[in-house]
Amino acid sequence: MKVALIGLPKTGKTTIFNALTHSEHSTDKYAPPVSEAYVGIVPVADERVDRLSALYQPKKTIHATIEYHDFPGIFGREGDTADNNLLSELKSADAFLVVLKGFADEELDSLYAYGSPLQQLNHLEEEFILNDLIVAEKRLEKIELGYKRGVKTPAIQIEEKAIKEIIACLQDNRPLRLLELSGEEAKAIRGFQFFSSKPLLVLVNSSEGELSQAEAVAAELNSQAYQAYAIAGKFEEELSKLDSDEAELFMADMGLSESIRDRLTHWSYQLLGYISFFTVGADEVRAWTLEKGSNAVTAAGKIHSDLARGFIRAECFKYSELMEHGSEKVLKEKGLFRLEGKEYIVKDGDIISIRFNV
Ligand SMILES: Nc1nc2c(ncn2[C@@H]2O[C@H](COP(=O)(O)OP(=O)(O)OP(=O)(O)O)[C@@H](O)[C@H]2O)c(=O)[nH]1
Ligand SMILES: [Mg+2]
Repeated sequence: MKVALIGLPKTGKTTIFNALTHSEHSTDKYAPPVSEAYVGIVPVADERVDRLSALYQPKKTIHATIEYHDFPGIFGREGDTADNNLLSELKSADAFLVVLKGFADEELDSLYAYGSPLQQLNHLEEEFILNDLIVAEKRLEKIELGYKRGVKTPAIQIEEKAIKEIIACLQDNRPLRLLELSGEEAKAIRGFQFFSSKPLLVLVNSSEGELSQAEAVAAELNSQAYQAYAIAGKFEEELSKLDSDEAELFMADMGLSESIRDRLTHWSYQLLGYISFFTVGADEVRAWTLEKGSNAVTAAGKIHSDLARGFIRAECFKYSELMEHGSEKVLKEKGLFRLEGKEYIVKDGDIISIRFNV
């Protein structure tokens, strides 16, 4: 899973990224924007993996991971355009983690016209919509030009229909994440990776003392169908530098029961509707991330494309039943060891072994 931290300049993205990834990148208020995104890979804490590892004693234990990409501020001032390489890297993210400036800072406020957190979010949405509209209109022109030259395949007609719906949605000032396309239309335009189609996780970044105001803002955004949370970025960055006992004391003071890493992991899985399944054995115990509702072949493809291509069946049992009965042998005796076909919808906590033939 790839999550991009974005927002207007100096809203605290790198501060939060440092807290998440335990890194120490500069958060100088006066530094110009960096030219490349910072990348950090964070393991997904899951005690099920640890318990499976204790049971199977594998040579390797591999947790799922989330890749965070911390981008420099974008769309900060009228007419600012971000670098094209950065924009295309941004488009490859599965979700955007939008950081809004909820803390007070007169110097920054005089440099950038932030407005309220809600105004910042609206500004970003406008920029997403504008950028997407340019791409969609260009594509429509190309399709129409193709028609004049006699290129009119059924596939292009599906794409044309999708692009027209997209343009209408954007002209209506609505982000594409609110547009429902048919399965084949969605497939036809997937390659464009429109900004406004990305799922958004919104963080209202404030100082510890201002957290209750930030919470009120987050609640307001939640009522507008955003998934938003209040966060004290600088405080979290300081916490991440402490050893865990010390950090726990400070967290308890703030009423936090989990690290920012773990909170963001839950929020991202929830936002994207992801689940985890596991593979186990003497060599490796491993967690995999999958979109909820995916079938066994899709799950197989996560492990290796050969497994999807040559899929025969999935041997499958539940983590909870394994823990209850203690071994695969007992599960087999009790008939809890299942054989599933291609169309089986994988559930969170399934332990899977793919039989395949290529
Ligand atoms: N008071 C307060 N200041 C913060 C908070 N988070 C970040 N800052 C300050 O805001 C300034 C910018 O922080 P960064 O984390 O570098 O912001 P950024 O969004 O990564 O900046 P760019 O990448 O340049 O857009 C620094 O001076 C931080 O100390 C916060 O929660 N409270
Ligand atoms: Mg930064």
